[in-house]
Amino acid sequence: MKLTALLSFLPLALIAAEKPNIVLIYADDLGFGDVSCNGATAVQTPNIDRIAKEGINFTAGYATSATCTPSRFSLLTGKYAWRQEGTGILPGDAALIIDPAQPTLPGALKKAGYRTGVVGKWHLGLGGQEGVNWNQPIERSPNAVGFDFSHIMAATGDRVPCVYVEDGKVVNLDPADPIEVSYKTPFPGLPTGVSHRQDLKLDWSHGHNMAVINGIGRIGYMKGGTKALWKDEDMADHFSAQAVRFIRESKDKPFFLYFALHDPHVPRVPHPRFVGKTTMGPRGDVIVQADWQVGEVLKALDELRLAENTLVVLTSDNGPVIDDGYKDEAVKELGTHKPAGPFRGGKYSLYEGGTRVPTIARWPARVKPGKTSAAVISQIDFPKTFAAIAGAEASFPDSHDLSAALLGESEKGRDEVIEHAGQLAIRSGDWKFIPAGQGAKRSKATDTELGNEPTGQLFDLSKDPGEKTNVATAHPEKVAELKAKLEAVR
Ligand code: NG6
Ligand code: CA
Repeated sequence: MKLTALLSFLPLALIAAEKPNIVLIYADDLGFGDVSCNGATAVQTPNIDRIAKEGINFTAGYATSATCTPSRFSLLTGKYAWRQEGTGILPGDAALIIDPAQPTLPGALKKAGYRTGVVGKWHLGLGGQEGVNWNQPIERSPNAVGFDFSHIMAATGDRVPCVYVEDGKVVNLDPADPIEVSYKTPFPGLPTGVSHRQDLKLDWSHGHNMAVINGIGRIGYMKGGTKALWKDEDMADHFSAQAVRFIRESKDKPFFLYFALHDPHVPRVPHPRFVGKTTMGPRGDVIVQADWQVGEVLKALDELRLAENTLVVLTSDNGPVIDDGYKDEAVKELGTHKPAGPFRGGKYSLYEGGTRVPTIARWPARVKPGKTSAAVISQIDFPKTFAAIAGAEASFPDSHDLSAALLGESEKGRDEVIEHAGQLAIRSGDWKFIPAGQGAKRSKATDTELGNEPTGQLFDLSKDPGEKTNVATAHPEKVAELKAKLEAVR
């Protein structure tokens, strides 16, 4: 019998035994309602919508935390960040917080024969406890925790150092102009966002008044490295070119690309060709820019004829925020747009808006197109799930194999999901419980409802997805049950 004839008798699963490529596109601060396939109308995201149309769109996909560093830590290690000290939002000169000896998602895939790469925002620290010397090769980089290739920014767009780092080396560094970074003291003689506020091209609203790089105030001070500095306007082009480069260079092997977009995080500085693409000012425009980057990846997969056997997952590290520290018109121009969709709160919040994020997957060889799924899935499960899909042997402390749910073969996801924003909350079935919290109810700076109340809050998400009515007093037995479940995970 000819091979092709034989193949036609085999179940799809076996044909796909050729390991799929995996592309994880991780937006930064993109809210559930920020994409047109989840109902946005003030911004159009045709490329993200295409993933949904050709794949599966989840209505209950969760980031592990409501801020970046802990979500990314959990995503790559399958271990809840809150189990480890020092996994909050990191400064740009922090040491690597993933122990190179601990199992990681890229490490597991690499062992299974994948070429692994990360492009974009890292924010998990670099170097050891002695601090990073930016003028030398950095040994503890993503390449120490399972990535064959890395082309990253160390922390965030609003934190120094504002340079790209490839495989542990600052790109375009002139040895005659070495880089110095400090999160404590300014460098004498250099402008700051306070001393030169009137010259800034983007003013700050809170924080972001230390070093001035590319006319924008940042968190932290830096000196030198002039030739290596990024230009915010070009960052989306820069990173998408690197993502496409990685895909091209890996096309003959199964590969895993973790493409961590900067958009729509602050500072929101779109390339001129995206300026004015929405009526929402820069925040809307950089969502269009994020979508364009997704399109660049999809186009490369099409051109290389890799799309059929590539699992593409698009999601976000935490929910949306409007004013995150720059006067970029996001509040003024928001209009009726609902960045968190139907959910309450946003980035930094224990309410659903903090962690319930766009979660969309496409794998033409395996996933039926055009599906919507209400299965509860969390990014904590990506390591085990991706490993299972790749046929990799791996175990992670908190990660479950949810491949059946991710691939749309089952509506059954997690029974419980843990949400984290300073403290923990739990969703079990359709019940959501937030324990009593002493913290502020609302962040004055970002105007976000944080989820803290002096007494416990219970919501029935099936009737009340917007968490408007606290039914804790009416259901003491549910409160006790969820409290106990939360304690058991802790
Ligand atoms: C906050 C920053 C905010 C953002 C956030 C991290 C100030 C006042 N605010 O501390 O702008 O950078 O950290 O965002 O500095 S995250 O998406 O990387 O978690
Ligand atoms: Ca983020």
